[in-house]
Amino acid sequence: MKQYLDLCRHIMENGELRQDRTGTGTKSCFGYQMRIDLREGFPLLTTKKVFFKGIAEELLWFISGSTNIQPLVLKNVKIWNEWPYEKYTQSSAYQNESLEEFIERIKTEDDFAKQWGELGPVYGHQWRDFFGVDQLENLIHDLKENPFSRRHIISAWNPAQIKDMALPPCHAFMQFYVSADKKYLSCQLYQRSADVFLGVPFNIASYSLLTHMIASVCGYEAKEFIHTFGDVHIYLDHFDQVETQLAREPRALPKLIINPDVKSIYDFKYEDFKIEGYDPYPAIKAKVSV
Ligand code: THF
Repeated sequence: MKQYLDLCRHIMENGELRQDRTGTGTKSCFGYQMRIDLREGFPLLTTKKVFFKGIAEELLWFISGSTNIQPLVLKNVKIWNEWPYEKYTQSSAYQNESLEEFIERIKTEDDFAKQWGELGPVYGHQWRDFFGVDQLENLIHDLKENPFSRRHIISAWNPAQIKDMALPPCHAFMQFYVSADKKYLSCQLYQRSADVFLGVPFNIASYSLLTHMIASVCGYEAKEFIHTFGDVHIYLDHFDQVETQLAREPRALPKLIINPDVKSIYDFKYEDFKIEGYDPYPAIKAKVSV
């Protein structure tokens, strides 16, 4: 995807070197925007293999309102494992388990998972229960009943609860827009902090999938995903991986096929999505900064 590679080049050329919370260090820019036309294909990067199943399962997990990693690890999605593990290793309950042993306990011991698999009131909680408000339910209702509203918004950023979250939301605020002919649905995301190599390919695919799902249950077609960034950065230990990707020629985007029989946003399962014609370059390994 050209827009993504342009973003990588933009940061490599214009970013400033900064220290960050994780201690890794980044090259960073403030403010950037990508526009992606979802009618041209599904924006899953082809310049490395991206784990679509993990993205879809994470999104279904947000929609379910869950904030515990147990349902994710039971589906072998590992992307949230480091945060609860980090917290556990710093507690007095820690018995020198490795990350793998910790995850095994989360899988098999429900009480342990309840206590140590919790991320606090993160995305799923705020989307479905922001101080009692089901933002997702309201959004879908309003998109159908009042398409031209300028208030089609979901905020994961709840300042009163940031202190209770394992990690404050990075993709924090989204707005939807129905075209004048009521044919198309677009989505814009504001992402306050963005790990361009590891997170952004996930975030693009996740919000694009969400736009398709909401469009499908509301009777629209997905049009544009607009991705707006605050602190957009490449970690210093991802430079080689980014260069590898920049040297690859992007291929044609795959297509997303959604099961049209699903009428409620809460009823989707992974099996209701099909990615057709995905022909990526090989995956590229990188370390996630916690
Ligand atoms: N923190 C940091 N430093 N980067 C992030 O991207 C990030 N997220 C979420 C929360 N905090 C973050 C977690 N999302 C991967 C992908 C997304 C993540 C976390 C990790 C990751 O490691 N991806 C690898 C392996 C995927 C796999 O096969 O399991 C990859 O190659 O894509 C951004 O929202």
